[in-house]
Amino acid sequence: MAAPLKRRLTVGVLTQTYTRFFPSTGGKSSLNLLKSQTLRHFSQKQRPPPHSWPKIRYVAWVGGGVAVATTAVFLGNKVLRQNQACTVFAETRQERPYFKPSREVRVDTDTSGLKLTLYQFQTCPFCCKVRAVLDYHGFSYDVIEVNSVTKKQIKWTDYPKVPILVVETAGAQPDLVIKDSSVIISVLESYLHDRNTSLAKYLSYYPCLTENEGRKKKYDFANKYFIMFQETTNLPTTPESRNEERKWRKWADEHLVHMLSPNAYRTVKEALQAFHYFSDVGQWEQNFSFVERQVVIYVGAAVMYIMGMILKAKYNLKDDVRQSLYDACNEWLAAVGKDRPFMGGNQPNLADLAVYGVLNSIEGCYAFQDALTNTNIGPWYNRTKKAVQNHSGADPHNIKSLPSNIPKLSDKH
Ligand SMILES: N[C@@H](CCC(=O)N[C@@H](CS)C(=O)NCC(=O)O)C(=O)O
Repeated sequence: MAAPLKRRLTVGVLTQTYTRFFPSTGGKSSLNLLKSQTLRHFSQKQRPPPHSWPKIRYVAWVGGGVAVATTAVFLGNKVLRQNQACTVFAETRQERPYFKPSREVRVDTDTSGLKLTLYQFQTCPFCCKVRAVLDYHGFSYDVIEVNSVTKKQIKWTDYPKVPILVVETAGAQPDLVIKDSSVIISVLESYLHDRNTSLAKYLSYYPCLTENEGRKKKYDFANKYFIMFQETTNLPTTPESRNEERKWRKWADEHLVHMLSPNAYRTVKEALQAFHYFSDVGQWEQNFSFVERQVVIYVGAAVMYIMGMILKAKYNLKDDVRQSLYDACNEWLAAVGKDRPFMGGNQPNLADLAVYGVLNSIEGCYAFQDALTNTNIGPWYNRTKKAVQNHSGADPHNIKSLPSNIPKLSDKH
């Protein structure tokens, strides 16, 4: 691995781990911070008289003991640790039962040689983001629609969320299982830039981290917004544009996405309309029984209507939640500016595709129609949609000839 890449990885892992543990120290070690605050405190005050030293020492020992014990409990419960189950990036095909794909996307110009299967919910914003990138680059892939109640299609993995992308590799090699939308996107993008490094190698640059929250486990992935370039020369983008792209990809995941539920499920009527729309585009009629479908639609709409209200409070949306959605659309449009069709310039970059994907998940809902009417998001959205549907990112990546070490579909079995 090139030295700058190693450095970036280390810094990325450390920074992520660090800021989780010590979010309020502004990047300073809490030990150093404590030290500097204590020193400042003592230097500003007069030295205490000699007879108070034993007392201070006693207090320091007790205080230190309490601090160590508290830290141990804190770390025991909250430590972000490499979890073997979640870092397993290759799981055997036997462990993954066959499910008939609900949809097979085939693109004639796809010469990637990769057999991709996306486990998803059709209208999950994170899944929409992944599909936007797959379609933009012109990949062929199978879609397995996961039952959002039983999740039986993803029971073979410990990871409880979608999207999951499985890449089938040649022969007896285990399949590659890529979890988390941003990791999927970053791995594929890194690979498209330089196919001489394997997908498995790229995947190893995004270690999975888990955090115990009571009985629940929270997952995160280091470096997930970074594209891993294997060299530092001849990069297709500037450091500034890469920075901007990462910033807005994160914004799509951490801000824009929180506008969705309170807006899509704003009223009971809108929640029901949204679920009927999800049923249509997710082809639930084909994938789930009548009873399953009715349960998901009516129970789902009721639950999500309540969730929408909870999330509105949690993420501090305005009283009129539409206003928060419009603000987010306008914030994005201001960031793109008037001088370029996309944030990526003449072609969408990953930030364009992320924002598009997130909004695309509510395209058939009243909320999105209102955003089209009340903001100027329409022209940018339609431009991006066209680029995605036309597989505009397929050229020149996917027509490059493949290096010989890349398994081809025909190599399988
Ligand atoms: N950070 C993840 C988030 C994925 C996520 O939250 N997916 C939701 C659907 S939109 C999910 O699977 N929820 C099921 C659950 O949490 O049990 C990603 O980017 O892929």
